[in-house]
Amino acid sequence: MNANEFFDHLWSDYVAMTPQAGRIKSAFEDRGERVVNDHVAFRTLALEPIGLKALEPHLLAVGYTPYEPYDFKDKKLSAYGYLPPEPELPRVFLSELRVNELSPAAAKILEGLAAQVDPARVADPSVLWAGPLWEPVSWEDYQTLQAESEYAAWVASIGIRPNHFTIGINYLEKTTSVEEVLQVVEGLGYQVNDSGGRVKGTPAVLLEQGSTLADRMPIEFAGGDTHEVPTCYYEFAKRYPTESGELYPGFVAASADKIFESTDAKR
Ligand code: OOG
Ligand code: NI
Repeated sequence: MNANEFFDHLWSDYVAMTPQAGRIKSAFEDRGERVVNDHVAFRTLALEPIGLKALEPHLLAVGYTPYEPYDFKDKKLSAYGYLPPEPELPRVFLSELRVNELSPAAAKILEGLAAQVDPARVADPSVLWAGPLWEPVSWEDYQTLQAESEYAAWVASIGIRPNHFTIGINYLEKTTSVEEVLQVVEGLGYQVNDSGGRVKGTPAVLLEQGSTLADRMPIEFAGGDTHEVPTCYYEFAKRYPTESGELYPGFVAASADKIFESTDAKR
């Protein structure tokens, strides 16, 4: 599989989970804009056999290069940024939840999910658009996880798949600031994540970002119980050049910390 085929699979899964993304992308195209992805993000659990290090080989196989690590102490997350093999392919942001820092009750629920995963399944690149690799969790366990970590509840219910795509504002010609992009998105009827402010980051940190609040969808929990939970969101990013003249290639942890909250079920 080459990187383009890989992203076609990811986009199909993402847009099915995130109907807003298809509509937002079309709206920008209808305005005459060229929509190019700045980055795509994934979430996982720091547990065998699905940790970040087990998923990373699929990115390396299609030509990605590890760039730098990020740490989120309060959210108990570790992440890595990856650079694409070609300029117009998206960067990748891959994060994992440090399950060993959670309460024994929450850790036990997550360990029970990871224990169901066949390592052979993880060795196939399609694991990155697989969704849950375990039987549905109970609604009670979902709520236990959510009380401690929104990220944990999200991974338990939604699984491993693209968490968001990101429109690269640098490629847009008419809508050139994050705030203008957010206003177009709100005009379509979608809500913006305002945690930490509508626009996260500044030109000084070389990256400005904004995002929608995740779509919500009925998901089946254990025993056929169905509940509407947050799925995935759309992000918008504008990069500024570094001293060498290249656009800043990384992520900004303080901004990412707030972008994560785009999937919070409690708002
Ligand atoms: C990732 C949040 C961070 C960024 O661009 O800083 C992020 C997530 O929600 O999984 O995407
Ligand atoms: Ni992002």
